[in-house]
Amino acid sequence: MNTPGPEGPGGAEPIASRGLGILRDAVAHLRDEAASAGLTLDVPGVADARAARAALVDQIDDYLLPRLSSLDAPLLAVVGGSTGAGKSTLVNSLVGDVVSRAGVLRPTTSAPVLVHHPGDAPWFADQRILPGLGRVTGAVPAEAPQDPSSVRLVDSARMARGLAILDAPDIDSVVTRNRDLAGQLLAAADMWIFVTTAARYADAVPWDLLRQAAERGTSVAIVLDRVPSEAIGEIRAHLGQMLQQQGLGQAPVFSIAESALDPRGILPDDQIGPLRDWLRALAEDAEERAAVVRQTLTGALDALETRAGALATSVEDQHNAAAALLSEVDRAYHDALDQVARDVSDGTLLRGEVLARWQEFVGTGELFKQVESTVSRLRDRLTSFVRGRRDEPEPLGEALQTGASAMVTAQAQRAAATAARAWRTSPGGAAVLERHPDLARSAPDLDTRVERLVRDWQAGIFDMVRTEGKDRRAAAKGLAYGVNGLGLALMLVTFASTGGITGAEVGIAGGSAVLAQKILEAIFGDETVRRLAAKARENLVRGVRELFDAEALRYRRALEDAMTDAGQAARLREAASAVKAAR
Ligand SMILES: Nc1nc2c(ncn2[C@@H]2O[C@H](COP(=O)(O)OP(=O)(O)OP(=O)(O)O)[C@@H](O)[C@H]2O)c(=O)[nH]1
Ligand SMILES: [Mg+2]
Repeated sequence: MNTPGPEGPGGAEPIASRGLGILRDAVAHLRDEAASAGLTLDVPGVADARAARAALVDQIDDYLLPRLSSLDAPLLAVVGGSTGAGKSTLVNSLVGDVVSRAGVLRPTTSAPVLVHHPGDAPWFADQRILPGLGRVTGAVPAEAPQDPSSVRLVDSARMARGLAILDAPDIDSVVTRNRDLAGQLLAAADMWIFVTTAARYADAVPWDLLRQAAERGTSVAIVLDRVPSEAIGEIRAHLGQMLQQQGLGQAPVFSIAESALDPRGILPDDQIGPLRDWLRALAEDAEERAAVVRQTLTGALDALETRAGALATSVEDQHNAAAALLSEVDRAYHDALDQVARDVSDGTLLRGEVLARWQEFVGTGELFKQVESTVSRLRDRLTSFVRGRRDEPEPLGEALQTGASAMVTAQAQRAAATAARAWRTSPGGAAVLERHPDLARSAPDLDTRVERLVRDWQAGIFDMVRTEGKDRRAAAKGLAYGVNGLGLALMLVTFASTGGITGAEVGIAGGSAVLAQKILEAIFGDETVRRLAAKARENLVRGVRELFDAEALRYRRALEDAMTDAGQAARLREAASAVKAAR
């Protein structure tokens, strides 16, 4: 990865650079962890977190890794500032030639122009720095549109070897692309040449950036441009105070008086001279240049821990938000299942159609009376009752099927609506719902699946009765023919098997269930009836639970890309600690 430039080291790797290699690897690892930090949920503040992630990854790619790979690469000074401050004019004046277009329309520069000594060309021609941007060469065409995805490389013998300047787009125009690119370019700099004007040196945006530079310890030089000659002393003093207050008291300041430009748009030599000479001296002083590089590098490395920590916190926010969304879903389906468990046992289902079909099924009131008088004398009649019904279509079974299915479906719908309602108001949930509008309802095939579930459950009940009947041949003569009737009776008992069946609430339904129970007890005994009813209820609730789990899984799937693994935040912090340790 070590790019041997014209001044690059050759031969065997010295011990010091081996240590640097470890640091570089640690930074590269942090970069990969940061790049994979999951920030997919639209929780509050996620836009900032994504921008911070991009800025961190970019700075590592654009600046830290290349700088750690080749400490002796030329120093890159990036010219930044507000639109119209005179950045391009300044760069042209430093070079003594028009290398970047200056203009009256704001903003003018939208693509970076990097000017270097011809001998330094190999350092910039490849993707060593700013690997995300392409490369174009040659002077900027007068009219052709600029390409913000490329760096224009211009070589000039007027540049000192070892120091390159980059003219950046403005930091504060309405063009987002310009602002973002300017931020990325400044983050790739060994040094900022920050241009402001007498009219605008107290603007907020530049100071936000300057404060950040101060915090990170970035090397900064300030150019106070277009100052009316008579006010130079006063403005310079005020700016000096502001720099002091923001922790940039050490930054050199170059004042340039408002002056007429030459026909090419270049500043008079007496105005640009001091800055040009300072840069040239810096370029020629290897030690001083290394000090500037080290200062910015150290600051950028120092900042990694805080930045990685902030990103880790954002990742945790995501994780927590996703977990909260899932727990809303789990709660909704859990509540719905609870309700199903109550509804299948408290008589709720023994109303209307089911009740009418039951009465019809049992036939005459006579039978009820007899059942109530003595159970033992009834056995024959019961047998004939169930036998007589065995081949006929089963409206009671259908009514039970319909009633139970409708109840389960309604609870599933309610859970889906509840989950969706919760997501609409929970952090990150609304956007996921927008992408998956189907989550506001149950799955489209839910009805079919519920019907199948209840049918299978009914079949299971008939099986239970059949098995039980085989074991009690003596007590239930002719039972082979009565499976259907006894199965239906068992369903009825199941649906009314909690305490309240005799209460006013369930009324006739409860009474009917008592009759069903008596019939069953006459044949199987009360212990067995209780056991069968409990098992039937369990089977139904288990089936519904599986069905609801499948419903809830749809929400889980929708969150899959947001479910960053729990260790991600910790890995980010560890990667940052490893960088610290490697230093
Ligand atoms: N008279 C005079 N005009 C200047 C000076 N500096 C810049 N200008 C003019 O001001 C306008 C803006 O200058 P630019 O150099 O394009 O400004 P910039 O900072 O590169 O602007 P953006 O690329 O939009 O960010 C141009 O018309 C320049 O000719 C100066 O010192 N004196
Ligand atoms: Mg410009």
